Amino acid sequence: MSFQTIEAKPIAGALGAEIEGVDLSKPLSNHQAEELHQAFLDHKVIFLRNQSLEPAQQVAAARLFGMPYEIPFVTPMDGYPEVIEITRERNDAGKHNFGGNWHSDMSFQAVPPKGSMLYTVEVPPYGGDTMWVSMEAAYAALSDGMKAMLDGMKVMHSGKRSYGSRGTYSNDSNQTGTMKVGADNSGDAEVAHPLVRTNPETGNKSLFINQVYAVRLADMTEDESKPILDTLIRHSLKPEFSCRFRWSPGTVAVWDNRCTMHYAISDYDGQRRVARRVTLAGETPV
Ligand SMILES: O=C(O)CCC(=O)C(=O)O
Ligand SMILES: [Fe+2]
Repeated sequence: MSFQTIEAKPIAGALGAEIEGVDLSKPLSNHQAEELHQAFLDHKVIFLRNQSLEPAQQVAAARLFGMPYEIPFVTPMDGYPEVIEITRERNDAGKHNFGGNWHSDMSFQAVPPKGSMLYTVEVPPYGGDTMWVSMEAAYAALSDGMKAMLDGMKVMHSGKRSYGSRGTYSNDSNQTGTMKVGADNSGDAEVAHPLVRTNPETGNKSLFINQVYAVRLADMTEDESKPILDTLIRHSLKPEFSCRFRWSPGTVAVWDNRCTMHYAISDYDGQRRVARRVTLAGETPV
């Protein structure tokens, strides 16, 4: 799709585009706002470089894509309940990397987020890239037989591996210097979502599973589910379904959590990286 008020330059075949011609610190015309939202739907993750946003401006810019909301477990920035600061300090080597496994943000919520907006404040001179995969491309590439088998299946999602009573963040040594991430038994809860989900804004189907929160198939044990979920995840991680983004400071990324997974690469020990995320409310998956 081509646009009149913005330019979208794809960075890979399956998903991801850099957007030019937008200053998110200023109000956009209705036409430009519509085109920007359409670019987000078309490309699933969009990137806008050379932005300069205070936290309040970032929340305002996030409203172009959805409704910012306060997420559980991660302590927000002082005075900005919808903004979390994702910080990795020089001396955080060996500590858990926030977002460092294939996931869709907060998919364990009954109403998981539509999307997320990340704004980079400080990035290392090399390393610290983020990757995304299109779960729509992954679904489309399955055989008709596999699609028929998966149709109607449900998956249990839970925050327990991260935020549960025995999750990653229940261990204090996994806290980074400035990020405060909670864990308690409320994180152990499970919720059922359809394995194949239809994006209400595009009508397109995608696999809705991920390595962190999709813990088992409904009505099956984790052991029984593991070979099936692992096979689908391995299929989804085909490089052809992915993109990888090299950040510069002042870059805004907005991604669709309904049809993608992402992974924050931890390859910059000894360097500092700071980004701020606003999470956008979604709808019950169907
Ligand atoms: O730091 C990143 O690049 C992404 C971290 C992450 O998973 C997120 O912000 O949702
Ligand atoms: Fe994430």
